[in-house]
Amino acid sequence: MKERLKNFIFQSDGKYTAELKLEEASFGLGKLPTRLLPDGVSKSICGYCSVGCSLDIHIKNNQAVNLTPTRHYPVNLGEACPKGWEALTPLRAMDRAIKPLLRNPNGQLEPVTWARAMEEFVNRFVAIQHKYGKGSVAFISTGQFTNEEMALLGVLAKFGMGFLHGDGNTRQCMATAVTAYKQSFGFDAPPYTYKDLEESDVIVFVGANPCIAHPILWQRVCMNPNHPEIIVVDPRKTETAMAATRHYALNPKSDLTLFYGLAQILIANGWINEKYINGHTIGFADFKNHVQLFSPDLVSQKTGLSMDDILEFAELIHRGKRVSFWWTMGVNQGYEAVRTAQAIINLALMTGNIGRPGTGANSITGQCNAMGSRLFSNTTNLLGGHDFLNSDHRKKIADLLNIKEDCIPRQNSLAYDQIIDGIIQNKIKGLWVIATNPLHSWIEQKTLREQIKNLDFFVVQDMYDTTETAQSADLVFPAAGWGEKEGTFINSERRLGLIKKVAEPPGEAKTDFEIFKLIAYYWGCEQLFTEWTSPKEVFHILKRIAKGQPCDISGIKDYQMLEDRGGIQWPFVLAQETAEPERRLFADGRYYHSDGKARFIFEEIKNNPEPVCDQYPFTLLTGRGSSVQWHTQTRTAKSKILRMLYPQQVYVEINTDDADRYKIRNSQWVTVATRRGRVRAKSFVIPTVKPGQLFMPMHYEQTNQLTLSSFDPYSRQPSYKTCAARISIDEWE
Ligand SMILES: Nc1nc2c(c(=O)[nH]1)N[C@H]1C(S)=C(S)[C@@H](COP(=O)(O)OP(=O)(O)OC[C@H]3O[C@@H](n4cnc5c(=O)[nH]c(N)nc54)[C@H](O)[C@@H]3O)O[C@H]1N2
Ligand SMILES: Nc1nc2c(c(=O)[nH]1)N[C@H]1C(S)=C(S)[C@@H](COP(=O)(O)OP(=O)(O)OC[C@H]3O[C@@H](n4cnc5c(=O)[nH]c(N)nc54)[C@H](O)[C@@H]3O)O[C@H]1N2
Ligand code: SF4
Ligand SMILES: [Mo]
Repeated sequence: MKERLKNFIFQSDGKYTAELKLEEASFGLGKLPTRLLPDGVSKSICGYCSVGCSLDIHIKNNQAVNLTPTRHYPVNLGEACPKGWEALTPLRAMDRAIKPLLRNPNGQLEPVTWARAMEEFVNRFVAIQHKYGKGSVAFISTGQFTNEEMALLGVLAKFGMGFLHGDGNTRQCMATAVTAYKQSFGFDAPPYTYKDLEESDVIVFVGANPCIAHPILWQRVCMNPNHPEIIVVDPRKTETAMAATRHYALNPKSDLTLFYGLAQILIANGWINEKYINGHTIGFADFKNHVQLFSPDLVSQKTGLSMDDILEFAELIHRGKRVSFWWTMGVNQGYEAVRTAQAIINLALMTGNIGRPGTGANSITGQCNAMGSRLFSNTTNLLGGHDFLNSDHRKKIADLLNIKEDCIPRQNSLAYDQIIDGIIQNKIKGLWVIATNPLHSWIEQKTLREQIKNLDFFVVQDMYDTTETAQSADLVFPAAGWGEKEGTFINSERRLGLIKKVAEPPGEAKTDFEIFKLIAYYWGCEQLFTEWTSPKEVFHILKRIAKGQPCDISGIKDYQMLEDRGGIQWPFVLAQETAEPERRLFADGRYYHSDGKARFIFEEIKNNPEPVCDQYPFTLLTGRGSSVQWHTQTRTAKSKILRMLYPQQVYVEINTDDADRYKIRNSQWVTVATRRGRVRAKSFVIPTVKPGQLFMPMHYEQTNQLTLSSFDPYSRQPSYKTCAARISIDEWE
């Protein structure tokens, strides 16, 4: 090990050299050398949400001094939300992780050298694998770093270190859309371009609150010149619902019934596009049979919407010439989520609202590079949308990477929740968590916290060593963040964009890319990565991997081309080099199944796993609280400006009538309890939540102490959006 240490450092071209002395090596080990940043403006894609706005970072004297939204970028056209404007601030936070930390025998985390950290990492993971088998270790990664880093991690862990299991926080977020698209279209392919929001005459948002969660997309809606009907399907009267032309406040998790009911009305009235159905789909006759029973009367009972509302909704879809359907977490996070997403897809297919401007069955993604993790993380599918179970695919990837085919697992990874279950069953003994904060964000958090204690070895790689998850780790790797590295992201509309290095990581923090390369070296599998010298080089590997797939990007020459074109949407093969800056899929009505046809997929309605009852009479909803808070707040809470724009204490929204009934005043401490536990929160009395419902933002740690571990059976995405709860005046007072 020591010998290796002596000989290791990155050169600016990413290659290793053997010139360092031991002392120097153990200090700046494996860190790319400081680069001088030229004065001027450097464009970079925002590192928060999946809208993928471009920001102009202003550089002076080798420092990023300011930023402004890029004016001529097709996504944001000169706009940014407050998180984007404040994107540089979290880099300078006082609690940045600056040294590797190792838990000492007294149970405290103490700083160690990178060399010591690497030794510990390799020795302990190897020992666990030796004792319990290869499958006894797992990683959980993210939708929040670059494609190049995702691919490097995926190849390192699965082909280099022999991990069988690795998943990401994208399971919490996008797994439902992925599964729904794969089954319905034959590939995970959100079909739209943002311009569709400007070209629709009817825009339907289901379980999506873009005014808060995707603010710049909402700006695009506001640019629509057609005075569109904007329909919001959400139990709460959200900011988006207030700005819409119609709001259907259905009962939580009654969406599937509603969409089957709408399909029934459309069919009964002949408001369908038979030519499209016959030419481009399979399974309509069975679907028609299935929805027959969903009469407006029944749908009204189940959804709580009036029959008039339901008929009006169907009529609006029928009257629209260009209807687009957009869904987010209100759909994806549910116990019958995949079928709900597919019910939306079915509506688009049966009315022929797909493949034309202003149409589509469109899932909006969450994190800046969730779309990249769907293609390149090597977790749920083999690199580039390939299949671990398919021997041709394994051979193809092995050949492309110039590695042995038997390095590639012949099985799918366990899903996130199965990895967590594996800990309690003593099957998973080592866990490596990268760029996600599960001890705050995972469902039924208390159980996870207990299970983590059962691990033999727990490693966290994060920008901050103060996160709930890092604080529980045995070993913490200090990571560079957005702004301190380069690479590519893919946004919701399949657009690849470039992020730039505009600041030095603090202390000994390294980019995730560097950390993975360092691990490869210490593990002794660096021969797999001779070509993986820098993100730029890895981008060419990704192009090779994706060639011939629906997500083909082989027409993108290099990073410079991405920059010059204002990002490029996949697919982009050579023939399309002169293509429009905004492109949608399925204009030719051909889907990715081998027969070229989309599928109608449907199923019986399921029972809510935890309905309300006398003891827990409220439905607890959770989600985003404000446009200035990001998830577990590790980044956004570092900005004084953003902090001023949202409540510091955890709060629960309760309807005005319920508050009266329970004698709860506004801004009073209350207790919210579920079968998992109870928390204190400030009451926020507000008519936008319906009677019988409560809403808590996910940004506060307490929220997931209450949620119920339940999952969609196909996507294994957690059902964060509903469980039974009670509320009372503070039981602790
Ligand atoms: N400011 C900010 N923006 C973000 C994020 C953030 O943390 N902060 N996170 C990003 C990420 S990763 C994601 S995934 C997206 C999420 O973006 P969204 O999905 O738009 O946000 P959520 O608030 O989680 O959920 C949307 C809505 O679903 C509704 N809902 C709950 N139950 C149901 C139901 O049964 N049916 C229907 N139809 N609706 C229901 C909720 O009331 C909520 O208003 O936001 C991204 N953007
Ligand atoms: N109750 C409830 N819970 C939810 C949801 C909900 O609606 N309701 N939504 C779910 C959804 S959709 C999501 S996406 C998840 C999000 O949950 P998380 O992924 O846990 O949330 P983040 O706060 O974004 O965590 C990202 C972590 O990565 C670190 N980080 C940022 N950039 C980098 C980097 O470049 N490198 C490294 N190594 N670290 C970095 C940050 O400091 C932070 O600790 O939460 C889920 N949880
Ligand atoms: S909308 Fe999303 S991508 Fe755009 S500035 Fe805000 S957080 Fe960044
Ligand atoms: Mo998400």
